[in-house]
Amino acid sequence: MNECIFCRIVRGEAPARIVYQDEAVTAFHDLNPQAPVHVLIVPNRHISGVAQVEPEDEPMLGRLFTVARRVAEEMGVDRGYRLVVNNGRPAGQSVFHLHLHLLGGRPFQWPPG
Ligand code: DGP
Repeated sequence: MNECIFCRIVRGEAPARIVYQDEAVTAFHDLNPQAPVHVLIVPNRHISGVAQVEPEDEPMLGRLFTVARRVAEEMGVDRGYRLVVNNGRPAGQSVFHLHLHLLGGRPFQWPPG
């Protein structure tokens, strides 16, 4: 998936403000932040979305959450933050490389829009 923007960010071929990277996942600031803290946590390997995850992806899926916890603590929003995964265009997914949105630093409403 050479043309995928998140694959290019993971490989260091496109600019991004990376806050964490290991062998499985990469976390970087969203280009269009919806909260004072808005970080995207993505698998390094291309997976289009939740609809494409397989049982063998479970370790990586767990890593997305442990990295979310770590980034939330490092950014000082661990008192309360929201994790969002948009899956499919009707749900608001616009980049078809699985990603966890970590949003923090402001109050959030429920239900979401
Ligand atoms: P979603 O709509 O759930 O697919 O979220 C995609 C997010 O990705 C959206 O909040 C904007 C962000 N985004 C899109 N292109 C780029 C990019 O090139 N760099 C960064 N850092 N974020 C991007």
